[in-house]
This record gives sequence, C-alpha cells and structure tokens, in this order.
Amino acid sequence: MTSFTRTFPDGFLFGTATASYQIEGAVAEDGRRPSIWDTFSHTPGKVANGDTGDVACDHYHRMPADVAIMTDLGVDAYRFSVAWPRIVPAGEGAPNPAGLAFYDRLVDELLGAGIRPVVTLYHWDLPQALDDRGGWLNRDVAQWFTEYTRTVVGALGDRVSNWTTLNEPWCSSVLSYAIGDHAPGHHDTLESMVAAHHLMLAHGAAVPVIREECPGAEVSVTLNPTQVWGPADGDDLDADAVRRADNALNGLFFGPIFHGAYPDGFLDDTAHLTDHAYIHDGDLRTISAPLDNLGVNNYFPTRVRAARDGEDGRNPMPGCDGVVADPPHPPLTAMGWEQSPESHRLIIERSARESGLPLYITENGSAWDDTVDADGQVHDAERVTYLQEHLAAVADAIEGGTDVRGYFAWSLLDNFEWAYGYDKRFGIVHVDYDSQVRTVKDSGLEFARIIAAHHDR
Ligand code: IFM
Repeated sequence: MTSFTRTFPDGFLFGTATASYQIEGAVAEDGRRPSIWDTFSHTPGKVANGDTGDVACDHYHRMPADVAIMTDLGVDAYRFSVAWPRIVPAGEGAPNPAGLAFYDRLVDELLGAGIRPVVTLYHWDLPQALDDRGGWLNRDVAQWFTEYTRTVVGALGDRVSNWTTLNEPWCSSVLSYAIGDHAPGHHDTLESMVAAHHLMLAHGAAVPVIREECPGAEVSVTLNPTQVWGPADGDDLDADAVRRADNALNGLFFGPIFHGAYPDGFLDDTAHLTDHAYIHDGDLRTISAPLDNLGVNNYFPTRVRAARDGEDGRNPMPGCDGVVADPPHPPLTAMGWEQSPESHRLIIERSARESGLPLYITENGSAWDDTVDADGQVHDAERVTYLQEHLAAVADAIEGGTDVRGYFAWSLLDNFEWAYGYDKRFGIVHVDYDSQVRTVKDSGLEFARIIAAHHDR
C-alpha cells in the first residue's frame, strides 16, 4: 500500500458520515411513523432485492458500540441525520419525546467520546403523512420543515453547534420527482422544479430559526455538485448540452442559494413547461439567507453531449431535452461511477467560488464488492486508493487557496444504499447484515492512520 504523506491545516476535521434511514432500523419503535422511504422500499420493484431499511445496521440499538468504533478510528467529528418521522411522526404537530431522546443520547455519547456532532436535519426521510398532503410539492412544506427544525434545534442546540438543513436537495427533487429512482418515485420534470424550489424555500426559512434556537450556530446546507464535462472534441451543440446539464445539476441550487437567482438560461430553457408561478415574490431573498459554510458531497464527474440527428434526446432533468449522458471513463467503482480526483478538486474549487464560504467535504467515498477474507479482515485496496487520491485532491485544493475545513468519509458503515439496497457497500467498516458484526476494513485502518498522523504532527 502506498503511504499517504499529504498534510492538512491545523484544526482540519476528519469525520465519518451516515444518514438515519440508511443505518438506524427500528422503523416502528418509540413512536416513529413511516417515511416516504418506508413506503417506497416496501413497494415491489423499487429497491434491489426488495431490501428495506426496516433493520438496516440496527444502529438504533447499537449506537454506543458504533460510537466506540469511531473513537477507535480517532475521528474528530460525526455527521449524522435526524429522522423527521421519529421527531414529529405526523410530520407536523406534536413532537415525540421518545424520538428526540435517541438523538439526545447520541449527542451525549459523542461528546463524551470527544467527537463533534454535525447534524443534518433532512436526509430524505420525509414523513409519509406529509407526502400524503403533497410532500415537497406543497408550499406549506416550508412551514412544516421550520417547525420540525425548531423542535430539533431547540432540543439539541445546547450541545450541537454544527447544523445542516438539507442533504443533496438535487436528489430529493430531480432524482425523486423527475427521474423517479428515489422516493416518492415520480416521473415529472415540472414537479422536480417545484420540489427543488420548495426544498430551497424550506432551507432558507429554517436558517433564521436555527440561529434563534442556537445562538452561535454554524449553519450550512449540503449540496452534491458535480463537474460536468463534454466531449474533448465537442462542438457548440455539445457546449450547450454541458451548459444545460450544469444548470440542472449545479446551477439549480448554487444560483438561488448563493446568488439569489436561478442560473442564466434555466427559466428560458424550462419555459415550455411552466410560467414559474411557484416562485413567489420574496422567495429568492428567503432562499439566499446567509450561511456559515457549505457542505459538498462529491463522488464522480458527469459526462454529457448533445443528441445527434434521429437520436432520442429525451431527458427528464429540467431544461435538458437534447442532452445525452456519455459513458463514464474507467476506472469505475462498483456503482459504475468514474473515479476522478481531478474532478473532485475542480468541483471543490467551484463550490468555494460560487458560495464564497468555507467548505466541508461532507461526503466522499466509494462502493466495492467487499468480502471478509479468511483472515477475518476486509482488504479493500481499491477503496484505500480512492480515499488517498481524493484526500490528495482536497489537499491540492487547500494548497491552491481554497478554504476546506474538513473531510467526512462516506460512510462509517456499510448501509442501505437507497435503490441499490444492501448490494452496494460504501462503509470503511464492514457490516455483516445477518449477525450485525462490524469489521473495520483496511480503508478504515488507513483513515485512522491518516487522522493519527494529522493529530501527531
Ligand atoms: O448513500 C448516499 C448518501 O445517502 C447521499 N450521498 C451519496 C451516497 C452514496 O450514494
């Protein structure tokens, strides 16, 4: 194994990340009611092998042992999400003390271990009761989200100062309402635009609530921007395809949140679908509420080109008719995702330019077909290489002047990888789903070495 020798600034945080529905299980315990992911995963054909998050990593019952693993790894911080359907099971109205108590215990366990809690308020598990009322398509969701936010921050804000409103709103809108791969699984481009707008409205409305409930809070949102590349020998049509894809993947969120406006061309490119009446006066001011940092989740670049004569150019992403996906360049991960540390650095630098904020890499990692070998270990050499190369890209960005303050490996544990179920393993810790035994992989051991070297320097 190549040894990793890059260094990071003083105070740089190394952490791991997870999300509630992906690890907790215990979906009907202590008052939790269903989320859209319970409904979706229990719908035949939506998730590989019919997998669900019913048990997942059973983290709800094994939380202290999982925190102990993080202590052994030496991490500085842990990014987790709170399950809205545990806190406010009906989506709005009375909070559920038993649901809050779990996160209360988790925060205390982390603080007792010297690990900083970094809390995401929404990582895709919308209460089903709210989806029954339109979910992210109903403008009232902004109010529902701010009430839920007030409850969580009011309960934990005395001990948690790092707050993130949304995780990857692109996935909760375009992937969920236009492409249909994620809950609630709709196939309607206009709906995805409305959902994206309401997600951002909910985010913007929640920011001052977090500040009220937790003076001194560091408030952020986590986006999943991606470097968009066209063909090396592309023409003007290809350049326009790159522009459209970049708007639908990146500008759709960078624009309203950091510039108070939808990106150039986006409203024109989607005018055949709508008059955009869902954008009310004042919304963009709410959405562009000042933040303290930006979370960046990034795994791979995206390649596109223009559809050519006679080719099917239908594309469900907003404003992307005529944009065709080009195959990723090898080497690929088990997800079929291109590995490109260069694109990781480029999107980090772009995110800093767009936001003008310090960044945290709130997720980065790779899936591989891991097995526990005869020696009882998981020798995930590809993940070790991916980790080293992407951390080196972060170091390059920092040396080039970008203010990156931390890196969270996705994920602490193998877990429920959404529509892929348990087929895809992203953990630096292996989970045997039959026994729930955890085994730190070689990548976890390497991450621990990198962290220890950073602390010892
Ligand atoms: O597992 C997901 C996570 O929930 C959000 N970001 C990407 C990860 C890997 O697909």
